[in-house]
Amino acid sequence: MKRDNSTPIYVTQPLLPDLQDFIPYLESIWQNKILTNGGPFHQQLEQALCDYLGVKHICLFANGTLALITALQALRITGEVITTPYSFVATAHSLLWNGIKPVFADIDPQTFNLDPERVEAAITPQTTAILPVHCYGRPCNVERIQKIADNYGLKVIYDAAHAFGVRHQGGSVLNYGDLSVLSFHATKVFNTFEGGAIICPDAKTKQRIDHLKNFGFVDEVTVVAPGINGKMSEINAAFGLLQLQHVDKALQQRQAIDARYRANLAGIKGIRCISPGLESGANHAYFPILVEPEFPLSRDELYQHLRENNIFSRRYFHPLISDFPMYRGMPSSAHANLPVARTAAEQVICLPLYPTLDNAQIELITDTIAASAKVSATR
Ligand code: T4K
Repeated sequence: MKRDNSTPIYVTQPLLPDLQDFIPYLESIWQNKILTNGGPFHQQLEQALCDYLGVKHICLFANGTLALITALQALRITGEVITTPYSFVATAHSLLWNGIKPVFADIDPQTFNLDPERVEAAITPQTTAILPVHCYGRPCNVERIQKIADNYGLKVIYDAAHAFGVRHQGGSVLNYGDLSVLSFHATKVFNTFEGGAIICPDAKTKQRIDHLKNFGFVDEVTVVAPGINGKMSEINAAFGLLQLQHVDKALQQRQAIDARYRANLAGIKGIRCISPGLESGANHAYFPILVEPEFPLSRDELYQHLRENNIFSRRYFHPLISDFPMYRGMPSSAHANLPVARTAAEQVICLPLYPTLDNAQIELITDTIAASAKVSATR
């Protein structure tokens, strides 16, 4: 039976609760006329997220990029920071916005996260911090990274944009390092339309970050730092409160989709799924596959073939950050320095994954991949 592929399937679709359920929140905002600047929904969401995630302090932001930029400001990071080339550009852009030099180190071929050995090898007298990414929501080697940071007196800021709800050793992975930064963008596991947050371990740091995200204001007449406007609005915070009621179910649905993909793709030669990360409480934020040389089509041919069948996968993360014009002249961007990241960027495709992706759509995607291999083999 020919399957219906007339409806486009995108790499993700945002989790959206029933519109009717959002109306009371809007009515409340209209009634009290507090639209932003740390209003009641903002305060409620901070508390609710601390409880849900199992973290001590959280500072909400308008988006993850502003949160990253502010996290680096909060810890007064300067000089060089070691980071991964295998991420979304915002990771490294946050360094440039602070006048910090990014130094790229290679990734681990199993986890796609920064390889601690390569981090250690990249340290110079100018290094002040490490900025790792929990790529696809799979935890970095947090113990080893902390050890290196302690040995060399470095700060660790995790770009945890993908890591909402991820657990490690029985607690939140967001409790590792000096700060962790989340994104609540529409495409993330938990979204507030746009949004982000910094997780911090103590009240004093939270206070500094709260000042920094509000122009540096402490009170009406006192400004203690050249802060930015990074505040989350009441409408985003209200939406976050509603979303939180649905996120457990969404995580379960994501896990089931992940398992179905793995089962369907298991027999296809040349398609490798990266480890599910179940042992580490992964959140199934993405479903990356590697198109290896044994597969009859190249990665880009498969990507194109999927598009022709109305399936809009994405090549996260190709190109590498280190290949963009503002980074490619840097010594650490050299091809020879990043062989693992380069291979990953050449082979990866993230397949569609979102809670409402149904079984028929999953079959359509995996059948299209399987059929593409067969057609190509008979050419
Ligand atoms: N660090 C890391 C490691 C990150 O991955 C990100 C963001 C950040 C930092 C920065 O956080 P934010 O400042 O964004 O909070 C998307 C997102 O825009 C970006 O947030 C995300 N990472 C990145 C990995 O992916 P694009 O350019 O791929 O998004 P776009 O618009 O092509 O969306 C992908 C698909 O999602 C669309 O084909 C359809 C669907 N979609 C998208 C949006 C925006 C919807 O259905 N509804 C929507 O509203 O970057």
